[in-house]
Amino acid sequence: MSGSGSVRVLVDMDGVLADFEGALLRKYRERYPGEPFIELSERRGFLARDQYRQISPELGPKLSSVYESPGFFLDLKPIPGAIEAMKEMSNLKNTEMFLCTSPILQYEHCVQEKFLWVEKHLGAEFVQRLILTRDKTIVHADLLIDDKDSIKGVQASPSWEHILFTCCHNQHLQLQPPQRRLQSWADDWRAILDSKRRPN
Ligand code: UMP
Ligand code: MG
Repeated sequence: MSGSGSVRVLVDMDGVLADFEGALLRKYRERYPGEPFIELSERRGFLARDQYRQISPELGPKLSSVYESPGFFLDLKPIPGAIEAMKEMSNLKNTEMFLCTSPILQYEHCVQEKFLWVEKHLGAEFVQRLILTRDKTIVHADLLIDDKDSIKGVQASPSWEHILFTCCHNQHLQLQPPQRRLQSWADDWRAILDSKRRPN
C-alpha cells in the first residue's frame, strides 16, 4: 500500500530518464556518416565507447566527441514515461526522490546541461533534488534505479538496492537473484518502492 512507510529513492538520468544511447547513435551517424556503427539492438556493455573501440581504436574518441559536444546532454529526449513517473513519484506520500547522475570527466558542458535538462523537463523544484557524483555508493538511500549493470565505489556494501533499469546495453544480461529489473517506466515501479517501505 503506497504511503504506508517511508522510502528514499535515487533515480539515475542517462539511460533512465534521458535517452543517452538513442541520441549518441543518431548524432554519431550524422557526424561520421561513412563510419561503422552499432545498432542499439547490438549494444553490449555499459560504455558505448569501449564497444566502438573494439571495432577500431579510432572509433572510441570519435564516439566520445559526440557526447562531449555542447548541447548533447541538454538535447537528450526523455525516456518514455519518465517525466510522468518522476512527477508522480515526487508527489507520493513518505517518498523521498533524488536524481543521482555521474557526469563525464570532460565536464565542461555536461554538468551545466544536466541541471538545465532537469529544469527544462521537470521544473525548478527538481533541480533541488539533483545529485552529481562519480561515486553513487556513498549516497544513502533505499533504492537506486540505474541502467548501469555494475555500480561500484568506495562503499563495498551500499545502503541502496540497485534496480537495473532496462536499456539497450543491458537487456541481454541474466540477473542473479535477488537482483531486480525495472523494464521501463510502464513497469510497476510503485510496487518496487512499496517493497522497501519502512515503518515510520
Ligand atoms: N558515458 C561515457 N562513455 C560511454 C557511455 C557513457 O562516458 O561510452 C558516460 C555518460 C554519462 C555517464 O555521463 O557515463 C552515465 O552516467 P550514469 O547514467 O551512470 O549516471
Ligand atoms: Mg545511466
